[in-house]
Amino acid sequence: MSTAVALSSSLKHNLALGIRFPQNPSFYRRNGPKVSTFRTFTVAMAAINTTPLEICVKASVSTPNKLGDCPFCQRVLLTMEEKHLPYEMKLVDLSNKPEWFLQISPEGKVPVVKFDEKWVPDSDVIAQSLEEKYPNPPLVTPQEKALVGSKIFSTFIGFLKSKDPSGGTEQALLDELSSFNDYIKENGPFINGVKISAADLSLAPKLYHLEIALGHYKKWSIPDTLPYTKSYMKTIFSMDSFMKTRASPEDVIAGWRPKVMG
Ligand SMILES: N[C@@H](CCC(=O)N[C@@H](CS)C(=O)NCC(=O)O)C(=O)O
Repeated sequence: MSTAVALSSSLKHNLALGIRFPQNPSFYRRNGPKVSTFRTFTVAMAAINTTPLEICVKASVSTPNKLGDCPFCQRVLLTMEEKHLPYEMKLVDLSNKPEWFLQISPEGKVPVVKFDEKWVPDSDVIAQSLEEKYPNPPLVTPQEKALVGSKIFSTFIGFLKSKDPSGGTEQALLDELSSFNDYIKENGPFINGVKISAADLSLAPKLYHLEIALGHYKKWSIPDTLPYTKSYMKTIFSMDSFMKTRASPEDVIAGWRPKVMG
């Protein structure tokens, strides 16, 4: 079993400071006006009170001891990153599931997260629990916006698997991407407006898989007629939390191969 400990970058920064309330006045000058005193203290306290959350994730198929290509795992990791929660990843080889993992996750699926000594599966349930247990910063997407973009993933898979170019699967995907483009144009830059929220953290890893898998297997890319969809992806893909939790393109391509071939 491989284990890797990951800490959010802001937390690492505070840990590097020894999780102390900094004494040096220049620290506060560097970090802006009065409010940063409070913020620093809050993060430092979080580091003291929060033992890392344990999460089982898919291991890379190409590189030992690296995170693999599961968009549901990335969604949960992104949520932890955006909430500045420390976590400890247990990398699971899904092609050869160890007994300890099957004890934890009888369905054999990742992600699973340990809350209060109980292992909880399913990224929907996990994201909800993280919101309830760690409400700050809030990442709630209002109910009326929660389903924006939610059909993109299934239509992407339909197109990826399709062997019939006139079967309508490409158009179905374009329709979904196009309504998403219109929505972001009107309401963006994120699904809930100016701030990133849970719906973005669920959708972005799926768009990442879409871009890589369709680029590789279909030589297809999102058309320039959908600039808002494209810039939405660019913005999220370049966030530190995203870059830290994404799979390698090589793993994404390998992960979709059985679906394309099957
Ligand atoms: N609905 C679940 C889906 C999780 C899921 O399908 N995970 C895949 C990896 S991306 C898995 O564990 N598959 C089991 C396997 O490949 O054996 C969630 O949102 O967490």
